[in-house]
Amino acid sequence: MSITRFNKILIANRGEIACRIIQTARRLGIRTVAVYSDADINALHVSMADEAVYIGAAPSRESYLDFHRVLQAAKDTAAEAIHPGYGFLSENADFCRACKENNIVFIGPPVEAIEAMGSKSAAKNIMQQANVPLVPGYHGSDQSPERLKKSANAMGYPVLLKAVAGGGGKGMRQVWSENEFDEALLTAKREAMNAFANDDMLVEKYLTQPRHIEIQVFCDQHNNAVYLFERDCSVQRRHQKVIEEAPAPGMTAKLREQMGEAAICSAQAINYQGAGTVEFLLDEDGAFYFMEMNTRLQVEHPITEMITGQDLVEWQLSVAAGEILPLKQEQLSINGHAFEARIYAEDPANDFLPASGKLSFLQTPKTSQYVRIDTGVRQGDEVSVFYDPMISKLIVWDKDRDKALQRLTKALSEYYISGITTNIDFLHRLASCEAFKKADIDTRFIEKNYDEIFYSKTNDKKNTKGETYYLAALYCLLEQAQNSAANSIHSNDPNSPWHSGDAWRLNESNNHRLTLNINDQVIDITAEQLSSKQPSTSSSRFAITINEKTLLAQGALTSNTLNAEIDGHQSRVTIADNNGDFQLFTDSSAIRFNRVLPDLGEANDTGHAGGLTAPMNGTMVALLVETGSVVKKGDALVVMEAMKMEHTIRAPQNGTVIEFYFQPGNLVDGGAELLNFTAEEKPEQKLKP
Ligand code: MV4
Repeated sequence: MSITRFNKILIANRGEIACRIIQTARRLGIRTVAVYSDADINALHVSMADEAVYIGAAPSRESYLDFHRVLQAAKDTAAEAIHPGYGFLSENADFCRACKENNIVFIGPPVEAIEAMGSKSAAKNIMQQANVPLVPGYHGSDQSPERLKKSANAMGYPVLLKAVAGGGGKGMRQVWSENEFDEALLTAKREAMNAFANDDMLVEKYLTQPRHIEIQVFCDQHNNAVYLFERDCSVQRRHQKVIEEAPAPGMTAKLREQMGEAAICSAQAINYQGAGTVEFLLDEDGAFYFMEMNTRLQVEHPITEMITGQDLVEWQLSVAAGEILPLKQEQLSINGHAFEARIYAEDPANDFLPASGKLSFLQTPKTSQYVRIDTGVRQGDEVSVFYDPMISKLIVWDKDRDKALQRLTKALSEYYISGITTNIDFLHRLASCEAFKKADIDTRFIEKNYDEIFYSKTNDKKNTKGETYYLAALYCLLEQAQNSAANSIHSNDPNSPWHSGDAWRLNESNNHRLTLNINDQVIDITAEQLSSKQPSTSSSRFAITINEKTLLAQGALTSNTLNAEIDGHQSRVTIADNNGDFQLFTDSSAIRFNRVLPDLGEANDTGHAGGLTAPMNGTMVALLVETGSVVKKGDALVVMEAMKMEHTIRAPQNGTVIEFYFQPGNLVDGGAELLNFTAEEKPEQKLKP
């Protein structure tokens, strides 16, 4: 049977979901049109699409939410269909209607389904008719305080007041006793009116420790409907999902079938078409209750794809094009377990304040059949303040939950981002905590495990903090060795140890001194190079001393990866170099550090000739004036190389250069005077003492 397909679709979204949709369309040979705002001119989704149309200024309401511009872009590019992704216009009934009026296929449900689910009370009435279990409560049209209070007293406290027009936890208020009811109702109505311009309320029995279990449903235009099992999305913070998993821990086959069938009933009750998600609350006693239905593809759909082996965007494209569902219920099964962690530019230590800035360093875990990364950004991109600060979704799969969880924590420990604050460490700690490992999960998970997630040190399996300082020092020493080796290649005898430029001395211990600023703490470090005759850059051994504690350290540096052994403990760490500001990522933490280079006289405004000594071992690179020159304060005199950087040493005051003590290419001991300089204009020749 020929498969009807679109030739060209427009993606009315941005970021990771736009990239994800384009990937499937490209695989199916469907041409794609991206839309972009001022903030996304260089965005990944624009570069991935076959065509791209500018739709306006960075604020969403002037671009991604302006459906007239989106529709015009589809017309101008002759796109037959529009995929809305999630968020933005994905549940906008007016947009859906406008697509239909313009003969452009909206890849999603009919407008009636979107409208039916737009109101909590209307949705509940529909589900009640369909015998879908509802939380005990009241969702009638009589909104008098007396009627609402009567229903609360009838069901017993605690109850939950919910705004009919609300969603995502907005406009909810718990009421624990009758005497709190009146004030709580006034507050809830005021908030709802402010947020939704509608203060109608429904009252529900408050379930104190429910789980959020959602069922993925799919319906075609020929009355076929299937469910693709469940996702557990209980781990949320302020109604934002943090880590989701599929299947739900502890789900029995019977309960799965009951919830799946209930979800299908929900969908069929509104003549649903396309991808939909029915959200339930699962109580501790195994009873489940309809919460709401989302008429879009969810952010967390990839974990369903991982356990069913299906591409849900391909299903959406097929169903929107009028095809029947690719599989029947009996052909669907669960294989393994998957997690999704949402990587955000936000600061968990600062109440999860959204972060913006440049992804100056971005190294992801290796992707494979076990690890998938859906992202809309690359290294060097800016995370904009105009949109959701999601950087990516890290999705992992394995044969069972324990194995999948190991994949998750390992992948999180290999996810390196610098230049912007992220929630990666928070996610790693959450996934590593005991309750999560035991799947002791409900919607109050973060609240109940707050201390272990935010404060406990038990998550740091090894006390590697002290070791981290030695790793930072080792990195600097190896990097210097690499750079000196690179410099000596330019000398006339690259193999001569005299040209190694890393302060090697014949028959002398090879001492280095460096000062690091680690997490805003200045640390003085000395190191003795212990390598054989000639230092090599592939690996080197040092005795590194920090705060009078000396540890043997050796390692090899390749690009941003340091394979190190500190005091017998081997580890692999990644270092992000952000123009001399470094971030060192271990498997459980990260530190920031930079070199503190002593003043080489560049800043020497005291006029004291003392700034003309070498602060550490290095190499003379160039003499910039003749012997006997009369110079002015600040004139450049010599250039010296120390720790990978060249430094211009300047005249501390007006005077005369009498004699240089080193020639270009000479190695210079730390502390050696570089030249004889006097403040006089015509000095008698002063012999060096
Ligand atoms: C509830 C509930 C307990 N009892 N309804 C949160 C947002 C919206 N999806 C509905 N929510 C809840 N409704 C009754 N009768 C607890 C929540 C709830 C919650 C639900 C799922 C996932 C996370 C949550 C976090 C806080 C509260």
